Amino acid sequence: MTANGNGTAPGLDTQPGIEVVAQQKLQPDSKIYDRVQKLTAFFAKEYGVEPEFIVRVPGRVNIIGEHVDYCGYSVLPMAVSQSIFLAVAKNPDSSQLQLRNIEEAKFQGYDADLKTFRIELPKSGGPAWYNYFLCGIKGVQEQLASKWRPLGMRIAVDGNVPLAAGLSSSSAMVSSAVLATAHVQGMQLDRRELASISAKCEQYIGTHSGGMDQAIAYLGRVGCAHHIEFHPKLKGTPVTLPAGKCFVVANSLAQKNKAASSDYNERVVECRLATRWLAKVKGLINWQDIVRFIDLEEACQMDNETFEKLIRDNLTKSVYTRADICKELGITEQELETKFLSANTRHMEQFKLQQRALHVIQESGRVAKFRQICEELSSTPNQKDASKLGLLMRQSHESLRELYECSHPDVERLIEISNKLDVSARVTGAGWGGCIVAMCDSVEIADEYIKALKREYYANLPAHLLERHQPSDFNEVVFATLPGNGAELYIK
Ligand code: NG1
Repeated sequence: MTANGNGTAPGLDTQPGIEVVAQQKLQPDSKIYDRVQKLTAFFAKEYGVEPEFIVRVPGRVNIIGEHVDYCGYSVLPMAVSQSIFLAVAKNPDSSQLQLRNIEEAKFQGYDADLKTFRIELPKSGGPAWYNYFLCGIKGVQEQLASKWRPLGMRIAVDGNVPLAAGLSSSSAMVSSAVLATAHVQGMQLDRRELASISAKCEQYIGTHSGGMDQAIAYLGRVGCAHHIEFHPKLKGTPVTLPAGKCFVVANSLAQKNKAASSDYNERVVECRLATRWLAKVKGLINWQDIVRFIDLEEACQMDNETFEKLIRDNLTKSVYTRADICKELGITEQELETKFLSANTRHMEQFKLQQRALHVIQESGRVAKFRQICEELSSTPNQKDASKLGLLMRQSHESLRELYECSHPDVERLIEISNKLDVSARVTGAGWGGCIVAMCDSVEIADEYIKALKREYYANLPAHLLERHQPSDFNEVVFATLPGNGAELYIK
């Protein structure tokens, strides 16, 4: 079944209530045709046969709504054209997984038996690339439970989502593994279900993330960003970005591998502790079961302003110690460790509950405003309201830098240059390095902005960044981007 010709975007098959990943035929005039041909040739060289199908899963850029998804709040990302491609065939009569990457020197091939495979994470440093793939397989295995069959797969991978740059390369890989495995297992390819499986199983890599990346990887649609809600259940609403606005992504080139550090999980811990603390203050009977700000907000029927006041009135210290937390929550240090901390957060001694909570609540308000302004602008365009979007992006960045402390000196240099040029920009993704996203008032202004960034940032890269990126035209690290489609599946 294909969805073309019936008004839906390519690759979006709609059945009542569900949207499935449609099986499409790749057309020779498609933009991705050459890349697929190259991957198919690599597959044939490695395995001596042709692939049975091709999977494409995009990275994403988040326009606004940072570090709120794991608290249950909505986000506003769009899928980008940088994607992971997989060429896939079943491994006849075998339970063997064979994984080969087109960049063989950088990503070594990997084989495993799907009857016995395990995800093994190193004690320090980032996980090997194939572990992200194994997470996806494990996710489908758990979903299917007794219906799971260890059907071997031959896979060739080609990815061009920049690594550790906040554009969601890890989730594109996990989600592509979920889609390929689900298809081989004969599952119905329901986009929302696959996104949920992908979000759940990426936790096996050790990051306690929310579901933004996997959701947009499946729900993205050409031409619009998406307002993605997680509560009470996953829902994506297309949002038309204001006409004429052009979004630019610029990679600071400072890399941040979340799975190799504890910063991200530390923020998750602080949010959970703040939630529990405030749920107790509110005298909720089930305060010990509440882990996300959104559940607290719902239980107390608070609006944003009331929530903010609750935080300011009750989380008054700038830093809390373990002793403070244990006293308030009536738990021992051991319980703090077993109930809230994990392998890479067990060292935490200090907790900035007020700052983290304020960021999350205010950022969730900015997402709602951003969507509302976009909707109003699509019926009655006006420049004054459009500039409010830029202000929201700037406020988001300031909050991420000051309250969430997840910016980086190299990211700040990009932001300073943007401010000087009067372009609204913010760090996108988890932060601590990676990319910024900027909103320009026209394509022409975006061209000028990109030229200015090349002159002022990329032509003067400090030694520590030049080691990673030799001088070039830098077109791959600073570019204008348009919203693209989510996951796609191509058959012969
Ligand atoms: P990055 O690091 O940009 O892929 C991470 C999380 C998101 C979200 C953002 C911050 C993963 C897979 N993704 O994105 O869920 O929390 O940080 O908004 O951990």
